[in-house]
Amino acid sequence: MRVAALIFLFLSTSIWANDCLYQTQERLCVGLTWVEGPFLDAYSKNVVTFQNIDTKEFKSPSSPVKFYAWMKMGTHEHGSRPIQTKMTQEGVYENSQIFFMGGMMGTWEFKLKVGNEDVVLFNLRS
Ligand SMILES: [Cu+2]
Repeated sequence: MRVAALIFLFLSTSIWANDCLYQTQERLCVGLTWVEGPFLDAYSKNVVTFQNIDTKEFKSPSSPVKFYAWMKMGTHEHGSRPIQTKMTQEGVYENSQIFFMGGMMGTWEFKLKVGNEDVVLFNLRS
């Protein structure tokens, strides 16, 4: 019985850890859900959430957030079209018009910039 409880605890902890793509310096857990896509050569849409790691309460970071697509290709790197970001509620951001161009010799990154933190949240091979 005790072993079962421990296994359950371990499993639920790992599920929670998987949901947390990144933990900000403010102890906010970052989550990402694709609503449309991710596609190549068409607009994709996602929702990024920030939750207090302890209370699980949705909370926007104290610094402004910026989402952008970035690609590293051998000797150079480049961005893509600007992403439209809308805060739909405290700690919840809807990103649309995310454009990953296909047929390139590199991997697209979906990135978050918040304060001095610059994080890759997702990768997509083009
Ligand atoms: Cu490229």
